[in-house]
Amino acid sequence: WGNLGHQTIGYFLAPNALSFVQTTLGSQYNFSLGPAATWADMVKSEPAFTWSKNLHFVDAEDDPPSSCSVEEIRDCADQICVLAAIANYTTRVVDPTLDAEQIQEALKFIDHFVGDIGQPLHVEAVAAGGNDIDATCSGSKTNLHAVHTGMLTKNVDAVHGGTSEQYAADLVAEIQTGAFSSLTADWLSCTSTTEPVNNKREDATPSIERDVRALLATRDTAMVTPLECPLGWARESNAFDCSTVFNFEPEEDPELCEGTYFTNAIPVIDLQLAKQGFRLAAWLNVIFDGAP
Ligand code: DCM
Ligand code: DCM
Ligand code: DCM
Ligand code: ZN
Repeated sequence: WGNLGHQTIGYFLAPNALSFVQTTLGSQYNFSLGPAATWADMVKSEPAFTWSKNLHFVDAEDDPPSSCSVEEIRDCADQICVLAAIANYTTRVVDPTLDAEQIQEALKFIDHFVGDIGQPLHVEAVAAGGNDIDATCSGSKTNLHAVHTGMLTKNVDAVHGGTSEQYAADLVAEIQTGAFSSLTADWLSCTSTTEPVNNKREDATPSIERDVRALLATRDTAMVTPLECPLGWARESNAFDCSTVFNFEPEEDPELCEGTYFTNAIPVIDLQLAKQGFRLAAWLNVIFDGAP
């Protein structure tokens, strides 16, 4: 959902993860994940990175708003989707055979895709993630996909000082001491709204740790996909396609950035961005510090 969304993720890093991030990104990205998160969207239109375009989403072949679901085999059979991309770049970010540029690319992709997978329309096939559905945002004719970036921008302007930095700080405060603080353990478990993907869940290890360890132990993404957490995250996002995103009267070009639709969407957008930022940090913390 545009630059604003991605720049809000990337707090809560443990010491080794933080150090890796700073060293890998360097001054070009102000040593931080926020500025680096937009790189993947910028390059996908360049010929050299056309291959990465379809890694930003998974086209869930479900039927919102009546039926929502994500299935790895059904929706990502060719492994060219955000689920497989997160696994691929997780192995690449610690691959000793890759050079510094490739490692930085892997980190920038993880940074970006853990955000994208939290966007309900990046986990939906209908109308190419809503891009082909006409809608209006604050009087401007656009599409349902862009409406979600428009709503986020409008809300950040209205109540977060209009900057991604302030918005991120406000979400972090919600996580640390506010309404989200009681949810973070659940966010790490990856299980809040999902069915078990495999039969490995007798132990109490948080799923993020189990996923990352399994992946890095085998260094073979094909062996361990579907990863439990990215699929669980995708299912959480996709569920919002049924509860809020596709929940409007199919009139011609409806105004969605005002009224009930907007009011219902904003808490979901805030939740998803806070959650995925927190999960991104946990993911990197397990890779580089051994625990979330
Ligand atoms: N985008 C935009 N204006 C919008 C919505 C999106 O310029 N109203 C751009 C910003 C992102 C890209 O499209 O770089 C992908 O958006 P998203 O991540 O929201 O799908
Ligand atoms: N690439 C990737 N993931 C892989 C293999 C390759 O993202 N598992 C990317 C990295 C390079 C491009 O594809 O930008 C070409 O890689 P190579 O030269 O290794 O084929
Ligand atoms: N997108 C999506 N699902 C699709 C196609 C596109 O989520 N099936 C996303 C990718 C971009 C945005 O929508 O962030 C705009 O797509 P495009 O640049 O292909 O118009
Ligand atoms: Zn993207």
